[in-house]
Amino acid sequence: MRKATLRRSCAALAAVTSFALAVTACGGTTKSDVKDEGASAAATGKADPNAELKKGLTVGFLPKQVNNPYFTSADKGGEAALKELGSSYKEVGPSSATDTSGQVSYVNTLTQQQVDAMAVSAQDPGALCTALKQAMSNDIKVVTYDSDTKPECRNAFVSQASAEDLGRTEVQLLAEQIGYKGEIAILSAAQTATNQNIWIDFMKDELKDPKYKDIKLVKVAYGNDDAQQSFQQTQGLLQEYPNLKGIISPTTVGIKAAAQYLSGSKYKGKVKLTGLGTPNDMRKYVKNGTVEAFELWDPSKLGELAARTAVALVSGQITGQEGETFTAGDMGEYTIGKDGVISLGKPTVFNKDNIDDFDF
Ligand code: RAM
Repeated sequence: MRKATLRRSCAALAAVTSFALAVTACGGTTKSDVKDEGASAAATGKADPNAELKKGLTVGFLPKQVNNPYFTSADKGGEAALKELGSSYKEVGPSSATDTSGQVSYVNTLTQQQVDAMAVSAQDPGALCTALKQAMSNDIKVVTYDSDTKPECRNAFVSQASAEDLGRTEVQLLAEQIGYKGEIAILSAAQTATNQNIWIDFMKDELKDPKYKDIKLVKVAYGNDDAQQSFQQTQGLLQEYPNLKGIISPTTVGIKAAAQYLSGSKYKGKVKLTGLGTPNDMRKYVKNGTVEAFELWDPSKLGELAARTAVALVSGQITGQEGETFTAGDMGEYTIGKDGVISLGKPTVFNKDNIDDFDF
């Protein structure tokens, strides 16, 4: 009750004074307020797995990019879970995947609005840190999902799958398709994207295995999760490397644009393409022979797990420490791993035999 009153006066303070001042003033009072009441496990830093899940919370989703169908699907999963849990959802975010300062402003807006938690897919590992730390010092739980920041700048990271598995399996998929021989390229998202960069590091490491000795990675290109730029980058790769045998695109926007380009060119079926795409985007390219196999997880499940993690954190069931467990509704039990990482599970490989079984 006291906290609710305090939040309202904080909002009023933020409206009339400079934001930083309001956040600092309100932050200090809010924290000591919680301590006074000797209240929640979360506040004392100790998880209580039996704590009741709180209702009436507000969780803000801040994806890398709002008009990207992958995030629309992920955030809808978050919205549905919050509704079921009796809490509210809101989504804010930039329309470009290379607008890190825009993302910082959105973090600050959510902090100013005193949401209970935020779920953020970071465009850049470091750029959001100061703003996210300020949110946490204002008693807001911070979950990253899809693309992480530094561990000290959030409470937990909900990861789509093991980064290592994703990086290595994409190389394995392509290598098989090109008969372990020839030049390959990577078409990534933004140059700063935490998730893509980790996957690419594992791809490079996988390529060190002697079984790939006849494969040469000639270039990493960046399409910035923009359809047009990704299309042009694919075209550019083939102009620059006419002997290119394959492309890995670890982004749903990139792989779709690359498939579109290849499908309408003389390279269709000859230059192989794999990576991370949604079955709905890629179905027609699998059916017309442009793409053999690619992979992904279910984005709506990722969003759902991010929402359930946020509510479990606010409720004090977990604090983000390694070894803590919680039940994510029908999704079952999850255990927090090293550095506060919670992994959704294994990705699915899609090809012509199973693609019609999926609708996302
Ligand atoms: C794009 C984004 C997102 C990534 C997927 C695979 O939609 O870059 O961060 O996880 O692709």
